[in-house]
Amino acid sequence: MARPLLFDDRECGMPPALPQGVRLWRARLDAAARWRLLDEIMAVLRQAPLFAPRMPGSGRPFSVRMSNAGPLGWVSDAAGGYRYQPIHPETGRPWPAMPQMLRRLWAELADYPAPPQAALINYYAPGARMGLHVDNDEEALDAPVLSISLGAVARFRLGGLKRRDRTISFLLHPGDVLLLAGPSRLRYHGIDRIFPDRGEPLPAPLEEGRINITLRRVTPPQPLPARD
Ligand code: MD3
Ligand code: FE
Repeated sequence: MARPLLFDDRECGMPPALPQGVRLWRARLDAAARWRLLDEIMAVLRQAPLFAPRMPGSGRPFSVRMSNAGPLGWVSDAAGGYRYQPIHPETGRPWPAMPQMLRRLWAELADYPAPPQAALINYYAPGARMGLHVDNDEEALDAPVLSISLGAVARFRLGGLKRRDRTISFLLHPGDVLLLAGPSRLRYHGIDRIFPDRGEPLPAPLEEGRINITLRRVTPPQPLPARD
């Protein structure tokens, strides 16, 4: 298995170590594993097409388009705000099943006693970005988030628990896997930009751009029913 790197040699501004709770496995997925996963993701997107989530209130669309796999999916629109729901906001159908590769990666790396419920698929076309934000729409905030990068290279920004805290940035390459756990789960973070000419192309019809998949536990694990 790839050794988690504590240093980044490809981007300046990186402190000697990642904060507590953050782990990065560079190229955790080799080329064959990336193709297999992309194949599964393209199959998910045929059943559950990318949609443009909208900001609560203003209704302004995100530049990142999204879809989901698994029992729950993250969605957002002007009226309903950020939430998880079991159906696609446009087709009304249940989200496709979570690819087994993703369940396995979570089991190997997440150190959490229950499987992920949502695989949020983010697609960044050239020019798309994601502003600094915190992921806190999940009830199970003790669970980590596991992120997998595919396609184009991106510059990821990681801050602190307050928006104004100092940030660090580093590049995410295809096949990199990032775990956000424990005290780092509620850090601000975002994607400054992608580099469409670096990394590798996505399957047709996407070709250009970047895909990130985040695996999330939304609700606390079901306790075993007491016997007696
Ligand atoms: C750090 N996605 O979907 S994934 C998101 O690359 C999101 O698409 C980015 O932020 C992307 O919400 C970054 C890495 C990530 C995910 C969750 C985190 C980093 C995180 C939660 C806490 C701290
Ligand atoms: Fe996030």
